[in-house]
Amino acid sequence: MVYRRDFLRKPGIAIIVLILIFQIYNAAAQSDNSWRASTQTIEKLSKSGSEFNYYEEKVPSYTLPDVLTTIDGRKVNNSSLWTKVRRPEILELFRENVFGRVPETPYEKSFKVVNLDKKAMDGAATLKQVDITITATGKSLVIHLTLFTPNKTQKPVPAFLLIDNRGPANTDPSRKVKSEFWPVEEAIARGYGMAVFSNADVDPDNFDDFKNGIHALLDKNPRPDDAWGTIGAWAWGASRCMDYLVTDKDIAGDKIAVVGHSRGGKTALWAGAEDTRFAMVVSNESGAGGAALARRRFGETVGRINTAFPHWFCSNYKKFSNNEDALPVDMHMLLALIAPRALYVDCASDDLWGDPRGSYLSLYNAVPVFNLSGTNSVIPEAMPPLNKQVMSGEVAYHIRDGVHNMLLKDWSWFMDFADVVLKK
Ligand code: GTR
Repeated sequence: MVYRRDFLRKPGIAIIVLILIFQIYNAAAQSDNSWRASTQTIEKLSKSGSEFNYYEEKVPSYTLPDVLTTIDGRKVNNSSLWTKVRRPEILELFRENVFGRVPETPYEKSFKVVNLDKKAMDGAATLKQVDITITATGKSLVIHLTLFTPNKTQKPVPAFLLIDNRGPANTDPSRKVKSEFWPVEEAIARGYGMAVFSNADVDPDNFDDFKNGIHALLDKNPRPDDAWGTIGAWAWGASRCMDYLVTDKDIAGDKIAVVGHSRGGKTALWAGAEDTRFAMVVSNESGAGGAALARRRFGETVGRINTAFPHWFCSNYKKFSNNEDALPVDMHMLLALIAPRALYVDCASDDLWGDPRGSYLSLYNAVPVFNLSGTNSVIPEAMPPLNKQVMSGEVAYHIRDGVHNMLLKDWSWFMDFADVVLKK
């Protein structure tokens, strides 16, 4: 002991010891290359929206509802109990409390190919533009579906259906204007069909007390507190596009992925939950009300989304504004509703508003449900490094560098996953 104290008292040796400790600490930090938000981004966002939390250490402690225990207390340890009891229970909880219910008003539906070009994209693809007309209560509404299928590949092909929330400039059927948001040329080259519709065709994205869009045709008044909101309507629109796609001989109807960005990502998840014909769901930076766990209250919160977008969810969801722990579900249960089909969740490193860690943890907590049906998905609790895709069984995740957007880089990873899960 005496010897050690004397030893450390010598200033030169003490400095060397300190440097060594620092180097060991640094090496340990570097070997753990799991993604962490940059301090600069946290500080910048905290300054611009000080009422929202971007600090991991300020996330409140929370307990997630158990995705694998039924309401009457049974442990779900096989896929039959999941499919027959627990999945329908969770679906109902989301209808009742979050996205709302589709009204039962009867409607008629018809498809009309209004444009066919077998030599689109310099002969690489066939273009079809299809009007999906919905008629009810003396009114009608048209969803304009655009579909490209590759000419060189053997048909029928797997396909992606994008719920476009960014406007037609991203989805130009003439391909004069190209956008990474919907990279048709790259998808066609990889043997995928690419379909898209605009969410605004189904319901314009503004709060008008549900007078326009599909609400004007199908809603019963007065609207109950669990009536569908705009996201529910968009998801329903994705299913009407699916109704057409399963009739198209160029498309493999059992290999269709629904894709959405941000509000479109929330919609893709709900579409996949409600409509099990979608073989794969891609949630791109869906954030609050999408993949991100509500109870973490990191970035956008339930309260904020209900105030800024009062039309997105059902009225009941407002009960959980600043009251997240009372929610009978959390978003890992929404992701679990996609099981045993394929699910891709991705985030962007600067998009802390959408809580990348909360989205990853949501997926991590949904994985046991994917494993009930025998496919073996294993993902670590720690997040992957930046720009490193994690793909296991029926689930995949990546966090891309940069801002809130959906880019070719993201799509390339979606297609790498689809190459495995849709082309088998
Ligand atoms: C934001 C909203 C997010 C997300 C995003 C988007 O304003 O707070 O929940 O949906 O819009 O759709 O781009």
